[in-house]
Amino acid sequence: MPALKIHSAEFKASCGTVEQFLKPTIPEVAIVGRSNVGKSSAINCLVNHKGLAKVGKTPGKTQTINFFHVQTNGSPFMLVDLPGYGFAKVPDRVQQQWAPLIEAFFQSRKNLRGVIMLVDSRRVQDSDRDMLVWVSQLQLPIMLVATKADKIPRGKRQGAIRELQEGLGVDHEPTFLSAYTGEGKQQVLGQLQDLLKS
Ligand SMILES: Nc1nc2c(ncn2[C@@H]2O[C@H](COP(=O)(O)OP(=O)(O)OP(=O)(O)O)[C@@H](O)[C@H]2O)c(=O)[nH]1
Ligand SMILES: [Mg+2]
Repeated sequence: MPALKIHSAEFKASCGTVEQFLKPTIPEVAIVGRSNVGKSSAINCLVNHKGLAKVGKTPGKTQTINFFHVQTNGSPFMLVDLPGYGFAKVPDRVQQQWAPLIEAFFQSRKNLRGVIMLVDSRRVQDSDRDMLVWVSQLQLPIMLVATKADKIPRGKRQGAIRELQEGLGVDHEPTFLSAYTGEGKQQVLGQLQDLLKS
């Protein structure tokens, strides 16, 4: 099978309530991660479309569930950008709206093929570990990606990998991705192709 190539991506919907969710018609992959970890930037990088998902200087930029329809050299799929978790400055009342929305999303998407979980390659927090535990119980494939790889020099990679594994309590190595340099993009696309096949 030829390597996955992304031809184009199109914004489809921004949903703040369950009623607004699109009908599941094609395979879907969701992106989760802490606020500001680089979810929206990762989407833009993977689909070669700067400015498609809105990127924020301050955490909490994405507050709704956003659906992006992606055309490939194979079948199309839906990439779903979720609001970030674990950002203290977002008022509790807003966080409390998110949790049920995200839960409802995972419970209702029958075409969901997997979850891309992003963690900051420089530091794992308790909220990441909690999220990973929560996502694991969904029984879906999880792809672990360490973002902002451009911040970790090559010489410090092994140490960073160990810290990430310890912090998350996992054995497998995350894939390092930089939305700025494109490092790791082909690997992530390769893993995405595997998720979509399953
Ligand atoms: N150095 C570096 N910075 C990055 C990278 N990816 C994203 N950033 C920066 O990190 C910040 C947050 O990026 P977003 O893509 O908005 O992160 P997000 O996870 O979507 O954030 P929320 O929507 O708030 O949950 C922005 O200032 C980005 O420019 C990267 O690969 N390297
Ligand atoms: Mg975002």
